[in-house]
Amino acid sequence: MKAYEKQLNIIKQFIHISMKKRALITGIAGQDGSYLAELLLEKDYEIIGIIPRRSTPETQTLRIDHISRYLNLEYGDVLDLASIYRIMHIVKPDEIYHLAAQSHVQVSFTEPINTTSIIALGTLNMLEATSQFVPQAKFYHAASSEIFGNTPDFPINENSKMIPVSPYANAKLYAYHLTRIYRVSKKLFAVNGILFNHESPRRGLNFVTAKVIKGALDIKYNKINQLKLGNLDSTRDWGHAADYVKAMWMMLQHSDPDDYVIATGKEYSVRTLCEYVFNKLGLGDYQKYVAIDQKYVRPYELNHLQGDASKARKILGWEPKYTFETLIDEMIDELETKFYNHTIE
Ligand code: GDR
Repeated sequence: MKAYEKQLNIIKQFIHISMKKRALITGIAGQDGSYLAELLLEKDYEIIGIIPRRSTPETQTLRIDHISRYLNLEYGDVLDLASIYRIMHIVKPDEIYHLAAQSHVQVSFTEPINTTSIIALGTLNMLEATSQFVPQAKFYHAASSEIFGNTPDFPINENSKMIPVSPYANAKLYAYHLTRIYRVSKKLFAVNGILFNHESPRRGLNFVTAKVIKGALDIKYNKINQLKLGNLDSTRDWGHAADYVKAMWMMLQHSDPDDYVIATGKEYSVRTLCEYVFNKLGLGDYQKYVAIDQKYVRPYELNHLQGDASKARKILGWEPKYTFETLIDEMIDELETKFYNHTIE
């Protein structure tokens, strides 16, 4: 190849790369980060993921191992403003998806300061770095249905009262308002995705859907004979993470920045979840196996969650594909294959 042709190819490659949209994702190794990265790769984005150094490499990359060669992973921490400034300055993203958090509600009662720092200050750092280095970038903040707490309003929409009942929820409420404040005062394209519970086969095993399924599988395969849980009467509106990351992306493609509730609109109790999973695995009555352990009962419980996502459906055209049943069935199939090598005939 002649020298000028080589140069031309390099220029073409550069133009191709630079024409790609560039997304920065905090929390990329989490459940949502991994589904979002897959979605953005399909859409031909260039992806930069921020990975905190404190986790071990194994747990960091487990959910993104299969796509890691297509990602640019940078060490950084939302609490280390210097690292965030550095990354923003170098990367200059078009879209920022801020998902990093300590996301376990019960843990937030035992680690309130850590939880609050990561969520509240972490979001402040991300918004500040965005406004200073890339004010044109679109910013997604992962707010949570937890901010509504024990609201009297049902089903819950963007205008429902917000009465948080955990340090986690309170920190998310702070970050929610901060995102709104930066949108108005600094004119950032900053949005809150107020996502209700969303699960998948990649869900951490200490969240209730995955815990019940893994526990029931362990019982089926004679590893344990009892599953210890907390409150069985709380209800949640459970959707699939793959559906919910689409909503994140859609919020940033809309012409105007706004906040959206993302939910299925159906609520089920933890008890119903147990009934469904134990029956599906042919174990019969869940009560033979489930015991209540006070260790898993929260000091202040959010009793009911049922979301009304009409605004997202109408304005973004968002629709979930999964139902409660198809979500739980997929989790059972994949966890059974993963832990017990069981293949469906
Ligand atoms: P949640 O999810 O707190 O709603 O927050 P989780 O699955 O932890 O709890 C759901 C409900 O199940 C009850 N429960 C138990 N929960 C756990 N984890 N372990 C148990 O043994 C158990 N027994 C009963 C809980 O009391 C609760 O009522 C999730 C997280 O992903 C947040 O980060 C996110 O913001 C919200 O969803 C939307």
